Amino acid sequence: MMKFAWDNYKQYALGKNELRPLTKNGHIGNMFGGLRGATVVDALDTLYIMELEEEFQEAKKWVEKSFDLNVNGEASLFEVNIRYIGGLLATYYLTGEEVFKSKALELGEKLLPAFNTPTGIPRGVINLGSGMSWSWGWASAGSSILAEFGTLHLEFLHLSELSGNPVFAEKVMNIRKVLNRVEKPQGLYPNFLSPVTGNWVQHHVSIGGLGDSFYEYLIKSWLMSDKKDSEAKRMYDDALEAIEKHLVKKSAGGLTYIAEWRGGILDHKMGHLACFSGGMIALGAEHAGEDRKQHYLDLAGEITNTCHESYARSDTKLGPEAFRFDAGTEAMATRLSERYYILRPEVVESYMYMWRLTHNPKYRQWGWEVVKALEKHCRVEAGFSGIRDVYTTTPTHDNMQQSFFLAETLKYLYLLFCEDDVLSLDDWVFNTEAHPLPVNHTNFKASARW
Ligand code: DMJ
Repeated sequence: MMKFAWDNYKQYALGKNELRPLTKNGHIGNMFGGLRGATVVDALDTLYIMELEEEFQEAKKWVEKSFDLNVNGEASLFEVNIRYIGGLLATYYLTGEEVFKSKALELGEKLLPAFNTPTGIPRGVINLGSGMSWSWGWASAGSSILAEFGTLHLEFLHLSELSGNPVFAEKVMNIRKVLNRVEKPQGLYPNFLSPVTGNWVQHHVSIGGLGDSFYEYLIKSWLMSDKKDSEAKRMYDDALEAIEKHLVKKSAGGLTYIAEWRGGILDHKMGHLACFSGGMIALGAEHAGEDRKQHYLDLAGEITNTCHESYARSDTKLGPEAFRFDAGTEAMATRLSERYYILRPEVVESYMYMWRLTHNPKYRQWGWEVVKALEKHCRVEAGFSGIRDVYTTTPTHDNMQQSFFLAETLKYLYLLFCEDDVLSLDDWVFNTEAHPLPVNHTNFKASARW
């Protein structure tokens, strides 16, 4: 599947950001500020891990010869960090090849002006040429987004470590300081924060879109520090406790889900994005006190089961973008606009963690169901495509092979069927785009081992 996805991208869209598999051309989009080759950089480490040697060399050659960082355009700080910096760093650590390190550091420098705000909380959009930055037009009152400024920590610590320049680490440690200072309603972290005042702008809380990877990076910061960053662990433990108290619910049919919170009112909906949380909670459970460990493993299993149900209840056996628990609905989309599936990874991500941490064979069976469904409904003549409606077996394709399909979905599926020592969870943490970064064992050296 990876070879098919890559070969078609290479044939029809090499150097563009993503492949349009129906029209057989490339897509550039407006998230990466003039940067190109998002699929190349996102796919590098997956090709390497899967030992697709020839394809990896093709991707590496593109990075060496054609990856131009002197661009001028509006980029998402978050997306550039998780896909490009994450992809380059991971590939550097896996291969030890300098080109990936130097590109990551050069690009990292270009992101720094986004932090020039009164609080040091970065704005979401940056012009990679001029360094001008601003907030998303859709974010209320010029706010910055929790999942965006809260998902820089892992990569920025590595940028400091590799460059010897503390500035990257200082920027993200300052974000943490601001977050520790601000009052949290019921212990929860709302999704919108003003980079000017450092106060919350709106009380919307979600473990799905806008909030998700902030929580993920707390527990992973602790793990990546070889369990030394106890502040991150405390923040994660406290946040999870508040989430469990206020947002975790059980449906009439017995399915556990995580609702969203709008100023104290619950919205009984879970986005596909929120399905990463089964894996996160399982990963954290390993390191909870003996009394909490089984509790969190059970919670993680229940959430992963609910996400599996959202797949199992569809005609394609792929899950919708969001599913609800109200008016007699259980784990199904109720709105036409939420029925699509864009090759997202979060559900297989949780299967991978649950498999590694419990070895219950059902997670491999569920992963295999996804493989079959992708082959049946998303594979088209020239690549894989998202679909517009998971509830029909004659779905319309959206003509987009997302770069995260190669970075995450296929990587997590592969790891689900590998031995546990391939990218062992003891030695690596995955950034939110599934790019593996090494745990900071004092004796760790960049090398071709995993
Ligand atoms: C990915 O780019 C990352 O996983 C991100 O954290 C959230 N969404 C997409 C995939 O769905």
